Amino acid sequence: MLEPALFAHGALEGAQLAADISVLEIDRVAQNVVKSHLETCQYTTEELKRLAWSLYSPEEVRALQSKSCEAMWQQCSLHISNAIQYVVEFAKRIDGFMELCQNDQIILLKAGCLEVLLIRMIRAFNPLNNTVLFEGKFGGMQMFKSLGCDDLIGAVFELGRTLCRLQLSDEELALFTAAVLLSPDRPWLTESKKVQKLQDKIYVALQHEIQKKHSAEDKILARSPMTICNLHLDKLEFFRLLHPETAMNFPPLYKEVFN
Ligand code: MHQ
Repeated sequence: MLEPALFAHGALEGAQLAADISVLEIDRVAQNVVKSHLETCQYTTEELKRLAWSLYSPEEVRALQSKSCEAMWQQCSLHISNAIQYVVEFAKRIDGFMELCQNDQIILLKAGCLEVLLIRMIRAFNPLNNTVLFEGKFGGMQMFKSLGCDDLIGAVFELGRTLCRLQLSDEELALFTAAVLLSPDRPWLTESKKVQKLQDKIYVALQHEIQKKHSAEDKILARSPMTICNLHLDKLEFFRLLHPETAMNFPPLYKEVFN
């Protein structure tokens, strides 16, 4: 079944690809991936919003900084492996992943899990004050000083800031991370064609999701004339207070419309 309208915008590179995938299938892919993401993302958006207010105090940061390098690495690796388990669960719930041979499943997870974790980090990252969620509270990169990897931590935080600027929705994040996991160019894959097919569908779904977002943005923009009208009335009111004579001599039509 074909649905040309969806692809009429030329947003999609391969026309053949579009012709191979029906809208129903895209919706099914998107729903499955988004559901899998929401079920395995560790923290709900509401939880994260609430937590964003709890920051580490300077004393608490100092306590973390004075830990030994070994203890801090131990602690961080524990949280990372815990978070990776959620990424593994995410992968398993993506339709088609479990149908790949076990060899390829392992290759994809080994190559992609940290990438996905770092992309997922934006949900737990606050770009306003450059902090990340760590053990229930938000803190800056100084927290990780005792690791002795300032360059790595600096790069992680910079990635957080950069990705946050994209303002990805959970739907986009879900599809983006699924596409990263299902990268057909990972070395040593035995069925990379199969992986490619799965990733293609996810990209089409992501494209579709991005189009939805843009048309929603257009609607928001379409509301802005109203905002301008109200702003004009505010300014006019203020002007009238300052210069009542001039305002009295405004053209009749202008006065009639805006009085
Ligand atoms: C996840 C939740 C989550 C859990 C753990 C490599 C090393 C020794 C240190 C968070 C890196 C230090 C990680 C714990 C630091 C950058 C690591 C330590 C999204 C990701 C997130 C928030 C991890 C982000 C990276 C953290 C803070 O759902």
